[in-house]
Amino acid sequence: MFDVQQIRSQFPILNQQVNGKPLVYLDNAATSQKPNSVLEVWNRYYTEINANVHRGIHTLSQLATEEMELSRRKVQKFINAAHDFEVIFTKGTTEGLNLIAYILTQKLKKDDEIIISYLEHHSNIVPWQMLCERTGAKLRVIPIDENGILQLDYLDQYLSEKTKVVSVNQVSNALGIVNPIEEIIAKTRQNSDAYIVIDGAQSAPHFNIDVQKMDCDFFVFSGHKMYAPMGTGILYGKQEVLESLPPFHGGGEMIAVCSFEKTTYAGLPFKFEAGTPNVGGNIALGAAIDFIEKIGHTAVQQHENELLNYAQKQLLEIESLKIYGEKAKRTGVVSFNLEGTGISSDVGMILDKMGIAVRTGHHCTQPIMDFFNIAGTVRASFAVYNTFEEIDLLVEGVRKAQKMLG
Ligand code: 7TS
Repeated sequence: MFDVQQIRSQFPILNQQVNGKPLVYLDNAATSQKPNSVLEVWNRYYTEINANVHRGIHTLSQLATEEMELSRRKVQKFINAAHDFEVIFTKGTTEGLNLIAYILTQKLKKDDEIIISYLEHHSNIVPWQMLCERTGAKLRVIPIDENGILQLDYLDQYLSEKTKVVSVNQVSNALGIVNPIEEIIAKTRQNSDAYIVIDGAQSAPHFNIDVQKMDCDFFVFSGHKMYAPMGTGILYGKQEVLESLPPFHGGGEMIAVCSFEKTTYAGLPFKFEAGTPNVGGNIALGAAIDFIEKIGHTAVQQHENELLNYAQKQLLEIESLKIYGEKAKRTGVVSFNLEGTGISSDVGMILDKMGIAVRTGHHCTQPIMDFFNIAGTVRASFAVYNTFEEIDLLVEGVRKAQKMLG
């Protein structure tokens, strides 16, 4: 039985007033809140274990190592990777994407092509532009239609022997659109030898992820959007792909032998994990996965989709409210504007006065805003602890904002 109040009671931060009103936290696509189980694991690490990993013979160091490696195996299971050493700890999606773009440098040459989509977060645009600058490769962008849906016939046109990378998100952070990555991956495999990169920042918190079934080369996501601490993230890479590519950072833990004449690199996953990792955070990420799995992916998704449908239906009753991507398949996000009432941040500020936290602006997706010819949107994004009553408060707040700004 899905019991949202029981779930909410596990999140101490939700039980507070903001600006004199009970907090309604609807900015989950930016970051989610953390349950007691995650906070306790984090706290226990620093109060009872804190030691560096993979280096010490002493008991605490061994304990820290064991717990972090246990967490790596939880992530492996969570995304159904074939091996635990295909799971690399990072500090988030941004680092994962930059790492991939960096280590692919030698694989690209002038006039090769990288395909991304119009729906990408800046962190899945800029690292590829930087790779293009280093190599002379060119960026091609799959366009969207007026509903925000990717125009895949352009992918058919773009794919060729020149295509070296295809990198797209599974769910758009600005609009919540679920992209047909199965089709994108199948087309890419049929028509090129490109590396396939999936940005799972907005899908990992909501969906059942199976990287083997997906058949991507890389899958990246952030821990902090799925109930784990900030500064945690995962880069999954296929074994043969990771083994064939050079390291990113050089430093401690990533070497086999280091001398001034020649240094050889450690095997996976350590080749890509130079320096002291976020041990406490990585262990707490394991606790966040336990939290999600205890509720179950199906229940999480069903609840979030019900919230989305409820919010969309009510918001559309507001005159001159436009939802971007309204007709597309979406999850967990509703992105909208009140036409004729100034900028999105005005609405956001009025909602904040009512204790309602939403994000406004371009959401690090300026090309999408340019496409719709707007400066930004008001974005409400949902997590497993949100309630229908909170959506009612959001809708009431938006109506109030419309009156005040109209
Ligand atoms: N990719 C997508 C699809 C994202 O939504 C985000 C963050 C990132 C990459 C970058 O993740 P980070 O953890 O490295 O920052 N998205 C958002 C957002 O929508 N509002 O704040 C951050």
